[in-house]
Parts: sequence; structure tokens; C-alpha cells
Amino acid sequence: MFDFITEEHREIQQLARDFAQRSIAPIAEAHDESGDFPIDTIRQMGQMGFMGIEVPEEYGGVGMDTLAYSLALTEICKVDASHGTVMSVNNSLFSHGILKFGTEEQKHKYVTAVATGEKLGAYSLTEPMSGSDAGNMKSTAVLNEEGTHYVINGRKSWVTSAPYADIIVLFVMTDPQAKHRGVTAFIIETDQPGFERGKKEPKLGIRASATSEIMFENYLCPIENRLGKEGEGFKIAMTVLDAGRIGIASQALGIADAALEASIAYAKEREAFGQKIGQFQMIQQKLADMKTRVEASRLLIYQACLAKSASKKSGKRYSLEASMAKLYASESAMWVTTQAIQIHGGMGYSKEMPLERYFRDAKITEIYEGTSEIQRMVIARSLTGLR
Ligand code: COS
Repeated sequence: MFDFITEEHREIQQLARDFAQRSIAPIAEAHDESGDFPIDTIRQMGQMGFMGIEVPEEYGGVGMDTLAYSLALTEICKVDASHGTVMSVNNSLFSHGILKFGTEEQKHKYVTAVATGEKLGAYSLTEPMSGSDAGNMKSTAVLNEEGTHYVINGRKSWVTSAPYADIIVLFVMTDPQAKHRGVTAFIIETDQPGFERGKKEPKLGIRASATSEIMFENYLCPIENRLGKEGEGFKIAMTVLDAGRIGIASQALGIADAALEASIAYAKEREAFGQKIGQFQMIQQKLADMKTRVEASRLLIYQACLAKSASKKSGKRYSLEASMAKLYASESAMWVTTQAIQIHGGMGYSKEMPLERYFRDAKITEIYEGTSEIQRMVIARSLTGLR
């Protein structure tokens, strides 16, 4: 039916499905419980190419398209959204920005290291007092007198993978008076003096992914590690988030798919009042609506993937398609996982089954990389052209 899904797409989807079943499924629950970062499986995912699916082969990646990335990510998240979070940050938030705005040297040095799984990447935009209002950041970078280094100071928060990241794409102010036009992007190596990681955030969901604050105190960033031009950072951040939002939509779809599959199986097996619960109309209605929302999410994600691929030639923004996919898939994941728990009753509420993990993991997809409110704002603005 979807002739844009090729044999190669099916192969990478199957590879991700097999890897997730074989290597992630046995450890997902324990890592969710302990909150320990699953470094071994993350490294394996890098070695298998899952951290650089869209990265061209010359920079160590698989050289496939956004749809391939989305299909693979959905499969990983169907088993464990925490692994998917790390995969999504490396692929879209980290590599996409450097590939689009970086120099040849930056691409070879940093994208290759992350795409091959040798190093772990991160992306840092948010600050304690600037989340949705991303242009209101306070951290600064000042070029030194010699013009060789930027001196970076400040504090960033909610940085996914920060406790383990080797390299971070960072956004700070080089000209605070200019507001969002004063934001500049940098590539930060975390083993240099002046960089510190805060405590790991205790989180409701995606507990095996690691998130923390990061602090900069007179950190010296060489001028060749500036990403793009001075003042271009906000646009870079937004461009990268458009790509990232397709990843989060795919993550939400994976979670919803898992909850739906478990619910169908349970409805066929569990009996009440002398019949399978799947024979009750109230359960049938839930399953029907869950399936419809899952498939509608999938179609919006396909549309966003195709729009992003087309934008490579046309240069046209795909913010509308990415935000619609993220908005709908994330809200559907929250709704579908809620229904899945309801169908499972007490068992759904119990840690004996993964339903409550899916429910907790789904929530973040409505928040990070732009809340549902921000997605609605992006969608409405692109419809009217008004700000
Ligand atoms: N791609 C390229 N450029 C973009 C863009 C995009 N997707 N979105 C906005 N821009 C540009 C605009 O064209 C504008 O350019 P000019 O300065 O040349 O006019 C500039 O960026 C500012 O745009 P805008 O005025 O729309 O910015 P706002 O401050 O109103 O913010 C939102 C826009 C709310 C959409 C943005 O701040 C946002 O996405 N916030 C959420 C941040 C987020 O997702 N945080 C999570 C971080 S990862 S956990």
C-alpha cells in the first residue's frame, strides 16, 4: 500500500525489532526500576548503526533517510522508550544540526564519533528559567581578546544524556541585547576544564535514560567549535527541533503500539462474566479507538518523514508536518496507554506488567522537544502566518 516503504526500510525495521527483542527486552524493566543507564546496549546500538541512520556513510553513518530512522526508532521504543530517547538525541538533535550547519572538519570529527557509537552526543537549549521560551536564555559566550576562544558561563537544565555525553551541541547568548538573534551554537567537549555535570534528575518515566543539568564556568571553547555563525543559533536550534520532533512522534508511536498489542492479547485471553472481555462492547470501543489513533499517528509520521526528505531538495520547512505528527502521536500515546491500563484493570496498575511503564514513558512525549501547547502554536502560526 505504501510504496515509499522499500525493501531496505523493511530490513532496518526488522533489524531494530530483532535487536530490541533480543537485547533490550530482557533488561528494560530492571533498568526502569534502578534508573541505571544501559551503557552496554547503547554502545551496541551505536556499533550497529542505530545512532546515525541518516548520517551519510562518509561520516560513519548508515546513509538512509528519515523514514528509515523513524521505522527503526519506533521498533526500539516499542520495547523500551529509554533506549529510544538516547537514539533520538544522537540521530536528530546532535547529528542533524552538525550535518546541516557544521564545517567539514566538525562533521568528520564529531558526527563520525557519535554515528559509530564511539561517543555519546547531547543537545542543550533549555535553562532553569527558559524552556518553551527558548530565546530567553541567560548563559553567555564571550570571545576572548585574542579571538581564539569563547569563554562560556552559565547553567543549562534537562539535558538528555548529559551525565554520559562526550560532546554537546550547546546554545548560549553571544549578544544578549539581540534576544533570539543573539543566540549562538557551539560544539562542546565535556572532558575540558570549566564543564561540570549536575545531579541526575529523578524522573517519572524514561528512567533508564540519564538527564541532568550542566554548568559552565569560564569554559574555553575554541573558535573552530562554533556551529554556524554568531547569532544563527536560534534558527539552528529550531531547525534541529523540527527534525527531533519526528523522532519523538516515532517514540510515542512505538509506546502506543506496544500498549495496544498488549491490550489486544489481554482482551482475547481474560474472561469476566463468563466471556472474553474482548467480547464486551465497551472494550471493543476502546480497542477500536486505540487502533485508529495509532494508525493515524503512523500516517502523520510518514507524512512528516516524506516532507523532511523533500525539504532536502526544496529547502522548504516542514515545521507544520513535524509538529502535527508530534502533537497527535504524543497525545495519542498518553491516551492509548491510559486505556491500556484500564483494559488490564489491576494488572495494568501493577509493576508485574509493562503497562504502567508505557504510561509513565508516554507522558514525556507531550513535554520534551516542545510541549503540546508549543506544537499547537507552531501549527497555528504556520496556518495563519501570524505571530
Ligand atoms: N526553523 C527555522 N527557523 C525558525 C523556526 C524553524 N522551525 N522557527 C522559528 N524560526 C525563526 C523565525 O523565522 C524567526 O526568525 P527571524 O529572527 O529571522 O524573524 C526566529 O526563529 C524567531 O521565531 P519566533 O518569533 O517564532 O520565535 P518565538 O520566540 O516566538 O518562539 C517557538 C517560537 C515558541 C516556536 C520556539 O521558541 C519553540 O519551539 N519553543 C520550544 C522550545 C523547545 O522545544 N524546547 C525543548 C528543548 S529540547 S528538550
